[in-house]
Amino acid sequence: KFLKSHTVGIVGCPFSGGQPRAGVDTGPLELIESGLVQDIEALGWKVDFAGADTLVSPLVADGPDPDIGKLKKPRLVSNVNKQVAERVYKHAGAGELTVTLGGDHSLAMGTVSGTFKAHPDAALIWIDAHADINTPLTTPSGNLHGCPVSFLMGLPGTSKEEIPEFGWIEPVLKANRLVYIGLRDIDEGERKILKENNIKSFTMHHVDRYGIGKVVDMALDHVGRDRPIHLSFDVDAFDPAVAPSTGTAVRGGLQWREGLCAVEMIAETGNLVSLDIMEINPSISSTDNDVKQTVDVGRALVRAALGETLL
Ligand code: B3U
Ligand code: MN
Ligand code: MN
Repeated sequence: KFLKSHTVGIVGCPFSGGQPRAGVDTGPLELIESGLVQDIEALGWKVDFAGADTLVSPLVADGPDPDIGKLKKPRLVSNVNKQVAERVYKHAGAGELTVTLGGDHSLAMGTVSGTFKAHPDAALIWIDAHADINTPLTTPSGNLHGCPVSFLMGLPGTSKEEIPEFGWIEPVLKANRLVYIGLRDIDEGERKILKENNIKSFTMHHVDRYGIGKVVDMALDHVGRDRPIHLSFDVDAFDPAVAPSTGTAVRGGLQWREGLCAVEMIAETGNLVSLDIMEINPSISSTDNDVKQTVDVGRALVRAALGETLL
């Protein structure tokens, strides 16, 4: 409905500057080398990807990068995301389905900006253990992967006047176009923001109580079933037994089929225009199989988004 061609545009973002653990920057290349492009082609989609050596770069700040308040590496994160926004917009504006491979979740500043520039009426579905809606004023850690949503909404503390370093980000996201699924680790300041802005949030409690099918139906009803969808998927939404190789695993997450079922239902609307697969960290593992299993989850999510299990 909202795509002009049966083409997937891939944006690879080997970036870890939004959080402290090394290794998450190797996620995109692991996904590509595992056969992701072939997976996509086997499902009958064309792939617009210039090759693994064209992952977004250079990933540098424009100069010295001292903290701004609590925020760590602010200019680096801003600079990288500005490039990511342009790359995503290039694909989304051409009517392709954009798939962005992270990298840490601060990258959603860029991906969502790029998608919404091409599709201003889009909705954002955020599947994550975390709400990632801290502001520069509420963040306890200063890690920007915990903050992207606040910038996209233009919450207090994120305006051009308050923090010109991020002035290129337009507040494109309205509270009623955002829905969360899978939350279970929310900071006090975030809880307040979610309540005050009436942001629809399905926590793991709701998944247990109603089942994933009902939760996704309620989520789609909330944002509206007739608009483009950007799905931002943090693999830490999964239970650590399913996706162990990630920086901030939290017990009690989605099972394999629950996560895939959610993505399948979103794909089934025919409205998905942009997908992020974030926070796969191949440097984190306690058994030999952890990395392969987590990369397999990422690949399966992409295939589910492209209709693998829909007849
Ligand atoms: N909410 C905390 C922790 C966190 C957010 N996202 C992840 N962890 N992955 C923070 O630092 O803002
Ligand atoms: Mn996240
Ligand atoms: Mn998370």
